This record gives sequence, structure tokens and C-alpha cells, in this order.
Amino acid sequence: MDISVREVEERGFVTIDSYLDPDSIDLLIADINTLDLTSGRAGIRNILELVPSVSKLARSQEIRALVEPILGDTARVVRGIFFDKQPNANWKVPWHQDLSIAVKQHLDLPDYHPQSIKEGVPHVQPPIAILERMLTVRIHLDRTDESNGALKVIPGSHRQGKLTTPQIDEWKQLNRAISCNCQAGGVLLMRPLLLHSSSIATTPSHRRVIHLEYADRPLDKGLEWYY
Ligand SMILES: O=C(O)CCC(=O)C(=O)O
Repeated sequence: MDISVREVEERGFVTIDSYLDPDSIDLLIADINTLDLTSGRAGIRNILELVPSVSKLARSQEIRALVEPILGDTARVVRGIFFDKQPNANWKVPWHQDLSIAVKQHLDLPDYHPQSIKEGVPHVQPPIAILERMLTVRIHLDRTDESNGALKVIPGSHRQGKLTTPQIDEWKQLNRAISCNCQAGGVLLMRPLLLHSSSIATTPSHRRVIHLEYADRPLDKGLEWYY
């Protein structure tokens, strides 16, 4: 088994540094800059619809080469979010697992609850088996470390299903968090169930990340992925 596949299975994440070249990063930044990000927003939820070069990247061989060894060749991108932590939007996120998926429409299905709407997009919490088969690809457009609020993770925490609040507290107390530091162009692959958080930047500058989620099959019971 490829070393990064094994790391994702066992630790829930792997970082691949300097994966995208500087020219590709500059082009992505230029395209994203055409959107209005001046209002201090922490991010943009539907980046795949808004920026064609991001949806092209999400389907590119370069990114599929990272996803397919883990999810297989039926994998496809199902959600894309752009995050930026910057001086006028310097935010933090407490320890959590990613439990929601974006869907085309809400259906009244007992296993897909709770339902919510995030920036106009319907979301649901699916059965854990669906989240266990997903992969998140985070593409860094800037160097990131503790000083600009890099993502922190707790290795192995993705293997216990959905954690309760006391279980999350226990994981925090008994395990060392790792800061996923990398250079611009670096990629973090992670399982959505991996416990993660991020702190306020102490030296705020841009910390731009394209966050893509992949799934290996269609949803069932009439439910459809949003993207
Ligand atoms: O980018 C970050 O700092 C946090 C992102 C996050 O919490 C998430 O994707 O669930």
C-alpha cells in the first residue's frame, strides 16, 4: 500500500508539501480575487460554482492522482469551500468532526438528520458509513503554520465514528494535536471524521485554502449530492 494511503487510513491525514507549482497558485489566487472578499468573510461555500478554475482543478488528473488511490476511480468532488483567514477575518474553529454534507434538496429520511441550510445550500448529517468513505483535499495557496492559524488535527481520531462532547474532550486531553504546517502549494488529505480545529492567527496575513470534499458513490434513497 502506498505510504500516503496508509497514513490516511491509520492517522486520518497526510500532508504533501509543494504539490502545486507557484504559477498554478498565482492563477488560482487571481481568479478567486475576482470575487468580492472585502467584507471580512471567513470563506465562500460554493467556490466550485463561482470559480471555474477551481472546479477544473478539482477534476484535474493532478488532484485525482491523490484521491483515487484512497477512494477509487468512481470518486468525484461533492463540495468545495474557500477559506481565508486574514487581518479583517481572523477566526478560530473549536475541535470538531465534519459531519454535514451538502445535498440538492432535503428529503425526510430518518438516517439523514439533522438538516440545515448553510448560505442557501441544504445540508444534512448522513450515516457515519458515508462520512467514513469520504476524503477532504485542502489545497494551500499560502504558507501556513501556527502563526497564521494552520489547521490542527488529532491523529487517529477518525476511527471511532461520531464522537460525543465528552469523547472529544478526552481525545484532546490524552493526545497531542498536530499543526498541519506546509508551504504554499501544499496539500492536506484528511478524513472528514478526523478531529480538527484552528486558532486565531497571531500574525495575521492571508491563509487561503481551497477545501474540496470527495465521495466514492452516489447517495441513496433519492438523495443527491449538491454538486
Ligand atoms: O480552515 C479552517 O481553519 C477550519 C476549517 C474547518 O473547520 C472545516 O473545514 O470544518
